[in-house]
Amino acid sequence: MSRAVAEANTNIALVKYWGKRPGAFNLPAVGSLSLTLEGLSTRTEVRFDDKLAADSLTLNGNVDAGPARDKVAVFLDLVRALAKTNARAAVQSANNFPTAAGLASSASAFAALALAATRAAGLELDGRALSVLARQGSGSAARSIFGGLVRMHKGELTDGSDAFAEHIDDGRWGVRMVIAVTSEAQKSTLSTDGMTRTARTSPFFAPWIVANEEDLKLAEQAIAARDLDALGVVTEASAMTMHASAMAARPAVIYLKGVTLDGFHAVQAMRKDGVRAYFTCDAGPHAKALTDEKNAAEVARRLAEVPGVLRTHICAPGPAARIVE
Ligand code: 2P0
Repeated sequence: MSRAVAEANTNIALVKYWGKRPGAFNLPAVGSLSLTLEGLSTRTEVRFDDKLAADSLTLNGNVDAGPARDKVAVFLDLVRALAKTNARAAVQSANNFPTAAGLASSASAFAALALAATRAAGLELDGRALSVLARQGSGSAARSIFGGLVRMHKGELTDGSDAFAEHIDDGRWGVRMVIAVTSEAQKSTLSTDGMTRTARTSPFFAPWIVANEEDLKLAEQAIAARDLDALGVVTEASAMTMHASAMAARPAVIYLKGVTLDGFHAVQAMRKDGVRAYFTCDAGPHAKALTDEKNAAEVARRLAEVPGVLRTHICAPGPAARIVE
C-alpha cells in the first residue's frame, strides 16, 4: 500500500486553449498561456492498495460512482502503465471553492491527481512529464502543474510528448485576476463538447487558430517586458476571438450571459476612468478581469456593482502543484 497527498491551484488562460488535434491523448489544436491562481485549489489523496477490487472516488466528501469516477479510473490506468502496477486506488479529492461556482475545477483536479497518483505509485516525474500526463485528464490541467504565468505548447507529435506546459514567469510584478461570479449553476455545454462542435462546424475556427499563434507571441513579449497593458490587450482579444469562433458554431456554443457582457462594458468604462483592467471569460458565464495589485480592489468593487454579479475574488499568482503529505 502506498499513499500521497497533493494540492494544485486552478488557472485562467490569458491566451485561450480551444480545439483539439485529431487522435488520442487529448492533443490541443493551439498553444495557450495562463495564470495560476492563489487561493483556489484542489487537494487530492491517492492510496494504491492491492486489496482493492476497483478504483473509487470521493469528491468533496461524497462517494462518486458515475462518469467522474470512470474518468479518474481511465486516468489512473495511465499511471499504472507508467509504474507497471495493477493496484487499484482510493482517491479522495476536495476543492476549497464550490465546484458549482463555475471556476474551472478540472484544471486543479487533474493536476493534483497527476502529482498524487504518480508519487503514490512510486514515480518521480519532472514538471514537463507531469504536465504531459495531466493534459490527458484535461487540457487546462497541464498548466496547473506550474505556478505563476505558464505556457502550454500545442506540440506536433501524435504521441503528445511535446504537448507540455512550462513556467515562464512568477507574475510577481503585481499581476492580479479579479473573478466576478455570476451564477452557481453548472455550465450548460461542457468545454470538451463545445470545442469539438466549434472545430467541426464553425467557419471562424480556422481564423481562430491563426489568431492564436500571433496572440501567443504578443503575450510572451508583453510578459518579458512586464507590460501589463500589452498583456491585457491580448488577453481580451484572445477571449473574444475564442468566443466568436464558438458562437459561430452550428448550433451556436454560447457561454456569455447578459451579465457577462455587462461586466465587459464595466471593464471598458473603468479603463476610460483610468482604472487598469482587461476582461476575459471562459466556458462559463463569469466575467474576469486582468489587472494589477494597485487597481485590483477598485476593479472588484466596480464589478460587484454590476447587477447579477454574486461576488468577486481577487487572485494573486498562485504556486505550482505540490506534495503536502
Ligand atoms: C482555457 N478552457 O484555455 C480554455 C478557455 C475553457 C475556455 O481549457 O477537453 O476542461 O478537458 O481538455 O481543459 C477548458 O477546457 O478541456 C479550457 P479538455 P478543458 O482555459
